[in-house]
Amino acid sequence: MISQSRQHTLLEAIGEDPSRKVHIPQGPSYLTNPPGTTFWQAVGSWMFTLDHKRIGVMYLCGVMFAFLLGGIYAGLVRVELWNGTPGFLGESLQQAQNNYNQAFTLHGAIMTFLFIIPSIPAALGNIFLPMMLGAKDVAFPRMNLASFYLWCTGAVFFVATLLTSGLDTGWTFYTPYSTTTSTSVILATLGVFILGFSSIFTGLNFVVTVNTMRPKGMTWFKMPLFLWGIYSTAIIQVLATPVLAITLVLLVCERTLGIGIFDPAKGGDPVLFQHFFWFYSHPAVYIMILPGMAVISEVIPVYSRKHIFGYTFIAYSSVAIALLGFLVWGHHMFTSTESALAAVIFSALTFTVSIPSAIKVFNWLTTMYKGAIHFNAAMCYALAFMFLFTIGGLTGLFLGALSVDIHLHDTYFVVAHFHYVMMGGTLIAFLAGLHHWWPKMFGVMYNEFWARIACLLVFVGFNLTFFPQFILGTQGMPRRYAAYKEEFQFLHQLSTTGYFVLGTGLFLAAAVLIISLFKGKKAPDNPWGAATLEWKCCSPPTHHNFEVQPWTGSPYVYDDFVYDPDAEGYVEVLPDLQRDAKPAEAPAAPATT
Ligand code: HEM
Ligand SMILES: [Cu+2]
Repeated sequence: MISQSRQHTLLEAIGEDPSRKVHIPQGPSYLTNPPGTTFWQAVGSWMFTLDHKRIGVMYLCGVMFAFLLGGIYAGLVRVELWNGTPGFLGESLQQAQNNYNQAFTLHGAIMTFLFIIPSIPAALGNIFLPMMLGAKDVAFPRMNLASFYLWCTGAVFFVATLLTSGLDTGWTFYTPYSTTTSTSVILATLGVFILGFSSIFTGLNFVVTVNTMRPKGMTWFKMPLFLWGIYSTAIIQVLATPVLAITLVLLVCERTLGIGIFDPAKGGDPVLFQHFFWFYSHPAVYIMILPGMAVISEVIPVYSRKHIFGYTFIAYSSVAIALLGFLVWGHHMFTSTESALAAVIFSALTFTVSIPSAIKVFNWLTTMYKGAIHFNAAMCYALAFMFLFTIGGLTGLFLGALSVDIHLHDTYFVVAHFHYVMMGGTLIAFLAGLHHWWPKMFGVMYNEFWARIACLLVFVGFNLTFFPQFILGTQGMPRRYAAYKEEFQFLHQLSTTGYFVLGTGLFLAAAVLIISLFKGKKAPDNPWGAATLEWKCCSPPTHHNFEVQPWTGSPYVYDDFVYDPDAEGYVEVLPDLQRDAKPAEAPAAPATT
């Protein structure tokens, strides 16, 4: 923590001699075009841009649109479940059940493949990964743009699915139902196939960028933890996604050519599909959560004004999660004819994967301990993340325990578990990152007060929606049913009410951010006093981010940043003064590893 007196000394120092402030060169924003650009030239300059920040912004718009669409389908599910009897989605039980199957499938598939997987890496990662490396762009800018257009193509397939006969298999496409239903399975699987390539392109790009473009002085263990998280994610993206792609091709072959690989009548096995699917999809849940953890590892130290605790443990735990995540897929098949020995082994391995997750949570907590915590909106989201992710992770252990899962499998308990990790975890971390980096991305400040109110509504609404589902699950309410017994009604109604509170919170958060684009005060270069390199270029950055290679200090030492009332933000004190203040400090070592 930085002492008050040190802040005074630094402030006085730059007051006497303003040239001691580190000067950040200002330039034209990456969001704008040179004067005289026509409308169509401007459109073209975005569509064919190779600037990682513009691609990130386009991804951001895309994933937000997908989130809205997925959110509408969630609403259909929740409103149907207000009553135990069919009504909203169809008069008869049969009709309601058919429409309900479509609603939850499209909700799940859109949220998973179009929103959560690309959200943090492709939107925030694209914008900030190169900047955190002090670089001008990613290693392969053209591939980056291609990945965005693949995402768009995948999205078009999904929209085509919606416009044709929809999809009712669940986001997991389990056989034998997916090989027999008359809905648009082929369109949707092709969409997921294409989205998979988009994800692989992003991952590959990030692996190469981190390996080859770290600046002088930034060794692996001086990298911001965001980069460790995104790097581990990228490895899973590159290794696991091809398995999904092949599985989906097999599914399409099964439907069109009847090859029989998943059909017992022809010597195949439907459970084989589950193994293939979860061999990708369990690692994929870490594609979803690791970037969330990566954001939180940046946000917590900045707003606690303290060096991150246990840097190496957090860094290695990301890698451990990425590797262990490949070994536990069998916990999704405890109840589908898995051998008892396999089940016991998968259960035990599932427990090991929670260790690195817990390591992170303890380190974040210890970072906050005795810190000077600033409850900015981004920090409020980070705290919400810690609370919700912990509940999500711990309930994963209930499910990982073999005997307990026999009862809880396919109940609302599972639904609650994965929403606590995916929504309470990844989405909330995404919001934390969005608020943390918004001033840098768009060069404007939003209204802190209303942003915090939105965060509170999201938190309350989220718990109201999903906590009752844990109880429903333990009482035996199965998932994927449009109707239920009267005894479940009260808890379902709490949950549906929560959906509307949550929705209000999310709309408010979006409104606060969007209004800031038009009415927000101009953002200073470093509003929060963060030490990572993206804050060493102007807000918003120029096309090439940095005029000169920025000086690479520790990403988590805040001592040399002082709040300057003139700039309404933090300024870094010149390195030569730093050397005066800390004569013993060695110069940064060149990157060797
Ligand atoms: C702390 C570590 C975790 C453990 C021990 C764990 C454990 C489990 C287990 C055993 C199941 C299977 C339950 C069943 O079907 O009966 C499950 C389901 C699920 N988990 Fe986790 N989990 C963890 C973290 C996560 C994370 C981080 C995510 C996503 C970000 C996630 C997403 C899911 C999803 C989507 C399902 C349900 C899939 C479906 O059937 O539709 N889990 N989890
Ligand atoms: Cu799993």
